[in-house]
Amino acid sequence: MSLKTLQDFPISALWKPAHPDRLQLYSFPSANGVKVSVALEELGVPYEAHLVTLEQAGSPAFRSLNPNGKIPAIIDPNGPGGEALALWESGAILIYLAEQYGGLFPKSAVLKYETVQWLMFQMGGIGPMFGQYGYFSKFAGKEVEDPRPREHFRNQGRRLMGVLEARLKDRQWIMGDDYTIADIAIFPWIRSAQIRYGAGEALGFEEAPYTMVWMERCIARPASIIGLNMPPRR
Ligand SMILES: N[C@@H](CCC(=O)N[C@@H](CS)C(=O)NCC(=O)O)C(=O)O
Repeated sequence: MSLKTLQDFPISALWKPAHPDRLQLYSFPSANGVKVSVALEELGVPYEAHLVTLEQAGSPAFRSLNPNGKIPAIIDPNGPGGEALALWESGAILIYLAEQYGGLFPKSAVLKYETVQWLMFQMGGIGPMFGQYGYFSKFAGKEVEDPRPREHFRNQGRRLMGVLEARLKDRQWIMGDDYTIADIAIFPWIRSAQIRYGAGEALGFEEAPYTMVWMERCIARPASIIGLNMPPRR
């Protein structure tokens, strides 16, 4: 059986690669999308970024790559064993990139699993809770008169901020001296909650000074400056 290549994925005929030898990123510069571009910039992996709007993400064409109809997704033509690998879910992509391209994980196996734990804290906690709070406070859900969903997600968001603040009180990065995929998963969500949802006050950012300083430290990294705007909005 022959190895899969980029051309075997129908998506490559729709979002055509100019550089088929490079990793293909299908994304939008949202909190989940920029995790991958920031990681690719940190690791120095050559990649080609295709802009997929959130509407396009739900289309049948895009669902041929990600049946869940969301960005980000990648196809790495140089995947394990030289075979093209398609992947979606930003947490899975971050783990893959760190392992395949050798970086953004601490050296010790124990600390590697601890990094994955904080990555999952974002994927299962901060992302969904902040996202739902944004929905009920700023987007379509703000018309809902019942205050309970808004209060519930705000309280959960504030609680998670407390957990993060305690972790960052005496650390430069989530994993101490090592800048990892845990930082890259979490900081775009704090940034989005502040600038996109205007939810800093509601989510207790004023009571989280260590988290705010850490976020600025993450944003100021050269890889973040590029990755946070990748792919550029049209
Ligand atoms: N758990 C997924 C979430 C991805 C996600 O929610 N992506 C949003 C953009 S940040 C999206 O594509 N939304 C389009 C839609 O829901 O229609 C991941 O981390 O990759």
